[in-house]
Amino acid sequence: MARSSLLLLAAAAVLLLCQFPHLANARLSQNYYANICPNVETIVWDAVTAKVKQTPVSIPATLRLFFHDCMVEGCDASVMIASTPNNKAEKDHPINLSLAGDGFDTVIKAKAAVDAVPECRNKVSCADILAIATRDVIKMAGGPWYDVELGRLDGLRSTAASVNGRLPGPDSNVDQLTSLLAANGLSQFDMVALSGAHTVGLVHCKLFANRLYDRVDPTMNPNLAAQLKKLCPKNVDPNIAVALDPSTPFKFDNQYFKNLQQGMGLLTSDQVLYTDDRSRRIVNALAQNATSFDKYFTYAMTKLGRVGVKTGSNGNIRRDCAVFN
Ligand code: HEM
Ligand SMILES: *[C@@H]1O[C@H](CO)[C@@H](O)[C@H](O)[C@H]1NC(C)=O
Ligand SMILES: CC(=O)N[C@H]1CO[C@H](CO)[C@@H](O)[C@@H]1O
Repeated sequence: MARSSLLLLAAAAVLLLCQFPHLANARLSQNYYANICPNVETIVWDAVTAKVKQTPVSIPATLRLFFHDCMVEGCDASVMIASTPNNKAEKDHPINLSLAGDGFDTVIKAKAAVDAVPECRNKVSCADILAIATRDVIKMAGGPWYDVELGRLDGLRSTAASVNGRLPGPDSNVDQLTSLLAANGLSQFDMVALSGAHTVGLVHCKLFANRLYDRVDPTMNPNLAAQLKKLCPKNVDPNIAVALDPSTPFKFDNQYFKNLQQGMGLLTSDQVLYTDDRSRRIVNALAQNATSFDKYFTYAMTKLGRVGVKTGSNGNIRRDCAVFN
């Protein structure tokens, strides 16, 4: 190839990376801490095990926290930052109101365990601890194991304003879900597979009440609707929440997709994956084959974990996950 066309190619690659920063992710690796803190994964596993034993809701809380972190400014623990009088942080955006405190606490406890080991102290990022803890809670709920990629730094910014328009909502349709995840380099297939995370965890009644009252959403299974009306009467306490997967609420499996086939998705954003025939084909494939769900879910989680990774001067290792150094 002529030198000029090589140069052109290089320039095109640089342009591409500037436009799609999530593609610049070559720096993560599975053995990143091998010479820095070789037992980091065991230390985190043990701390997360203890936390989950104490408060089992830490499982869904941690999993959802990772998703919200990665979708806004990348997987850089920016979601962990506490607001100060001068800065309203990501976690104080209204959509975060429902991020369960136990997800934050899981990371803080694991970080403390890592920092208690002298050679590891202040050497492992909060972003990586969240990524490891997320992989661990999936396994603890009976889900698949995967090798987690590491080497993220913690971000230097966290604002509530940055959350606007980045996260899907309970009433999103397939076009909205697809485009929000595509903004982070995730395909429609990835989006459907990742939604399988709703096989565990809770959802507040008010987020699907619009499907129960006035007119029952025709895409909702009538038996489920009747059951939910009992659990979530009109004007119910806004703190009441029910299982996202009514069939196997504590088990990480592909039941979520089987539920959708029965009209048993709780949120509009769940059930539309089956109503819309573009995503229905994917739902059916993942419902039919549990091995295939494990494979595509872990693949998509790995891809999610590469979003907006900070390296070099774009980040650092926070001493306290909730406060910038
Ligand atoms: C694709 C679009 C998605 C939408 C619209 C969505 C929306 C929601 C909503 C509205 C809730 C209930 C919040 C509440 O009532 O407190 C929720 C819960 C949850 N979401 Fe998602 N989510 C999506 C994708 C994901 C992904 C990709 C993951 C993880 C990989 C995830 C993990 C969870 C978990 C585990 C819970 C339960 C949290 C808990 O019990 O503390 N979600 N989601
Ligand atoms: C299920 O999916 C796995 C992995 O994608 C594949 O190897 C296997 O053949 C599938 N099984 C069936 C019964 O289709
Ligand atoms: C867990 C957490 O920090 N949630 C916050 C999310 O945002 C609201 C404000 O919109 C705060 O009140 C919550 O404390």
